Amino acid sequence: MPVSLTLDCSGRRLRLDRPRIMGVLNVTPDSFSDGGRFLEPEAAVAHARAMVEAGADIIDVGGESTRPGSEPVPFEEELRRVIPVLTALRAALPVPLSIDTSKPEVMRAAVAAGAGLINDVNGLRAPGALAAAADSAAAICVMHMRGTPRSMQREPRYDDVLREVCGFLAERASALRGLGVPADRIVLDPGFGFGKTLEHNVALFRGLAELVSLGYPVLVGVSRKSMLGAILGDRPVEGRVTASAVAAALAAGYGARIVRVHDVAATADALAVQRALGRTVGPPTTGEG
Ligand code: 7PJ
Repeated sequence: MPVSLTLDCSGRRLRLDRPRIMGVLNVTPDSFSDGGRFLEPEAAVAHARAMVEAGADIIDVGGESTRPGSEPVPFEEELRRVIPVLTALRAALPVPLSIDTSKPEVMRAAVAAGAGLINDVNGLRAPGALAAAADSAAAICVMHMRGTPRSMQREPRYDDVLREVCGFLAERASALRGLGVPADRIVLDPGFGFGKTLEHNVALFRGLAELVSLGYPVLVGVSRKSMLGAILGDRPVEGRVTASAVAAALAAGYGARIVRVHDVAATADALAVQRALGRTVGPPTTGEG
């Protein structure tokens, strides 16, 4: 099935004719790489503006840490963190905004505050999440996670990780389509690091073309993640910028249409070089938009 060339974010069309950059904006006190830095709307807007100037096409706002072992926060607290930031970003910036949440209450409020993309690391498995996402006009990124952030890294096992992740994501996409969501609002993400060992992550990354072949745009998030730290011999988070940019370019080479990253300028350079010198992917595209 051909991938749509545009993503419909509440009526606003994001072109996917080349790989797009989603910049991460954590409004949490405890995220692993930048926790606590952007809790105030002013600081959040300044950081998001810098990311847009460096080449970000989407800003992803998250109010609940999903790092391994983290505890969930009540939806009221998540709303207190993200809604003022989304409201301020919407007034300040021209790019589509994404809400990184698994809670239907937060999805609805965030969309009302201007989010054009719902990014759910839990794959819309919370009660009411599928309906909340489908009822909106927002684009929806469905990610695969084994277990919960609290438990996911306790000995994850798969018979065939690529087949299981593709199967799960295909089923979620079908569920959305069954609720009337068109293909050009759906994005799939294998969920690097969410209930996966290094070996699983490597198999998924090398198998990205198979996920791409399901016919939906694929999002890849490996920025600063421990899989890159492990590849570099236990490199700490601050030393993973180059690895993250290279991985983003490799993902684009396998056909990913969106990369979710912290270091936007380095990613933009890496994608520009990939585009100029890398293999041309596609076009399995419909040419819409
Ligand atoms: C991802 C995400 C990812 C999507 C996080 C981190 C952990 N959303 N949210 N994909 N990761 N769609 O940034 O390292 O991989 S939070």
